[in-house]
Amino acid sequence: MNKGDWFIEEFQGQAGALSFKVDEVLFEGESPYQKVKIVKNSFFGNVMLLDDLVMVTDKDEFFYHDMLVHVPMVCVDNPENVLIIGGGDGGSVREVLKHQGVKRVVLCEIDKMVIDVARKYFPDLSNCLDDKRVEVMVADGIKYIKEHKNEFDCICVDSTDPIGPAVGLFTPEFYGYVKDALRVGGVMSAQTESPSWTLERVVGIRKNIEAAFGNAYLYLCPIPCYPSGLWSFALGMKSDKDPVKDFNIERSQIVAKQCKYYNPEIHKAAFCLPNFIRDALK
Ligand code: AG3
Repeated sequence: MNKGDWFIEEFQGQAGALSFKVDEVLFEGESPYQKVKIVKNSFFGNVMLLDDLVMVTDKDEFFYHDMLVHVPMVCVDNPENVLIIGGGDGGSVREVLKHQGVKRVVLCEIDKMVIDVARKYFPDLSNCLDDKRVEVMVADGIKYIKEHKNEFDCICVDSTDPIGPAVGLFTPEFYGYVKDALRVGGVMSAQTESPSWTLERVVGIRKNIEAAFGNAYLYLCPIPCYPSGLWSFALGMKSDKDPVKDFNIERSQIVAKQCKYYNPEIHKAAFCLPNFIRDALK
């Protein structure tokens, strides 16, 4: 990739694409897991690409991190111990630390190169990794989760797409281990892909979460720099709580003061699903 090129993330084979001009190539490397690139664009700022798919941009990372983290965090009583699987850029950890009462955040990222480039090119995301409440582990999330039981109040699965190194983070077996690693009353959130472009994927992932948790909910958020701009997330609840009726509004209001996207109204609205998704989930 060179300065002046157009980066293209293709959708559905080659049916369409998300594209932006590469104003500068800041880093290109290959880890044991994936191709890692950081490029600069005058509008999006620094952009992280893993295997040529957009992961994070300076400009709109807040949509994703707000929704992956705050929605589950306010559905748990007193979250103190939190695990992030993936998310080596640090964005999810930063959001968890906005919640008063958090005592420990474990970041379990398989690819050290992602953490290293985030520290260099995304300081606003990664600075929080030096907080004394944070434990950074370079480890396989699947292995890690099997060794931990009844330990976490909230687990956020901040993964790449279900192709390549992250495939194992979308299976019913994996979600079963996540449930076991949560204490009773705990909540898991996961990024679950684009409903407008890959609806079958979303439905499949949601089904796997439900198979493990019994109590599962899909919710939505626009993410301008991801394919189609519409993205989904899901919660797996280790309780019979309803994330719309039973979330902690007070804590939601408090954390919203520090957020660019999330607030209590967005929290509720995110669970409203359009008919094409409702129908697909039937
Ligand atoms: N996680 C990646 C979400 C999936 C993006 N997919 C794509 N562009 N095809 C982002 C990690 C942020 N902490």
